[in-house]
Amino acid sequence: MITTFDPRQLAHAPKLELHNGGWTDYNETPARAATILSAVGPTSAARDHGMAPLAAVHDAAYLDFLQVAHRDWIAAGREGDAIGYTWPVVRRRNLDLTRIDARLGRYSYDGGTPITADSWSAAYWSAQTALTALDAVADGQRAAFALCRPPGHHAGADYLGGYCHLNNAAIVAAEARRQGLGPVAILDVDYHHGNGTQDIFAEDADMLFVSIHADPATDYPFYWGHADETGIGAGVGTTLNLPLPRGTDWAGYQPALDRALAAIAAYGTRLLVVSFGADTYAGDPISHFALQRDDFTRLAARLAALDVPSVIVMEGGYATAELGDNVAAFLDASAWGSAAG
Ligand code: OKP
Ligand code: ZN
Repeated sequence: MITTFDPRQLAHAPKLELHNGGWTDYNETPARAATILSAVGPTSAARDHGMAPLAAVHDAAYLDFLQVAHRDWIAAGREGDAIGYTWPVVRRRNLDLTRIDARLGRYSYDGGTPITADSWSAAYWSAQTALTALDAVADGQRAAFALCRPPGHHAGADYLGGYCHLNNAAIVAAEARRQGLGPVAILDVDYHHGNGTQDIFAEDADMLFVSIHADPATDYPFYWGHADETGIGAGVGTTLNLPLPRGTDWAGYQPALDRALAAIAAYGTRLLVVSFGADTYAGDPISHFALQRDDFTRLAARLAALDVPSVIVMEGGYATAELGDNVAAFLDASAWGSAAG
C-alpha cells in the first residue's frame, strides 16, 4: 500500500505533558513515526497543497495562532514548550486577547499538548501527508496510508488538544467532498474518541462520522463520545458513537464494528477516511483495550470488505516498540488487496 510521509513531522518533540497531577514524558514521540517507517517500507513524499484545504476546516484565527504561539511564548520571556493553564469554559466570550497565556487557553482544551518552535511545521506537513494519500486514492488506488504525526482527531476547528493540532482526517474528508468524491464517511477506530472530528462535522448533514472508542465515562476525552451524541441540528443522524468498556477484546469489539460498517454501507459511502489508532492494542501503555496484533489484520479485512476507496490516517498508538508491527498488521496486503478502487 502507498504510504505517504514527510520528515518535517519528526521535528515536533515536546518534552513533557501534564498527566495525573504531574509532568510526565511526552507520549507522542518522533520515535513512533520512526518505528512505523521501518516497518512499512518505502514512502512517497508529501506534496504541498497549501493552506486552502486546512482553512476549509480550521478557523483562520486558530491557524494564525498556531504559527505564532511559540514565538509569542518566547517573547513573553518564557523558555521551553508553550502550554496554557487556563481553559475558558464552553460559553466563554470570544475575546480577541493578545496575552499568550490567554490565547493558549482560548485555542486548546487540555494540558497535554505543548507547542514547540517546530510544531506548526510538523502539523502542517502532517496535514499535507494526509492530503497526499487522498491524491493517491483519487487517482485510483484502492487505499493509501498517511503516516501522520502529530495526530489530528482531537483537534477542532479552533482548538488543539490530545497531542493534535490540525485535524488531518477532517481535512482529507472535506477535501474529498470538495473534489466530488462523496458521499464521504469517517470511521475513527483510535482508542480515544475523535472529539475534534465530531465537532467539526457535528452540524453537517453531508458527512458521516462513526467512532468506536473507550467509554468516555472512564477515558479521555470524557466530555465527548457518549452514545447519545448523534449530531446537532441538520447533522442529527450523521454522528454514530459506539463506546466500549475498558478490557474490550476482539470478541467484544466485533458487534460495534458490525454496527459501524452497517452505518457506513447504508450511507452510500463512496470514500472512506479511517482514523487509525493502534492504541487499542493490549500492550498500549496509556489505553485499556485488549486487541492483539492479528486483530488489526482482521479489522482491516472487515473495513476492506466495504469495498470503498479508503484513506487511512495515522492517529494514536503508544506501545512504541510494537507500533510498527501493529501498523503493518493493519496495512497487510492480504486484507486490503491490490485492486484499484
Ligand atoms: C491521543 B490519541 C494526559 C493524559 C491523557 C491524552 C490522550 C491523547 C490521545 N497526559 N492524554 O487519541 O491517541
Ligand atoms: Zn488515541
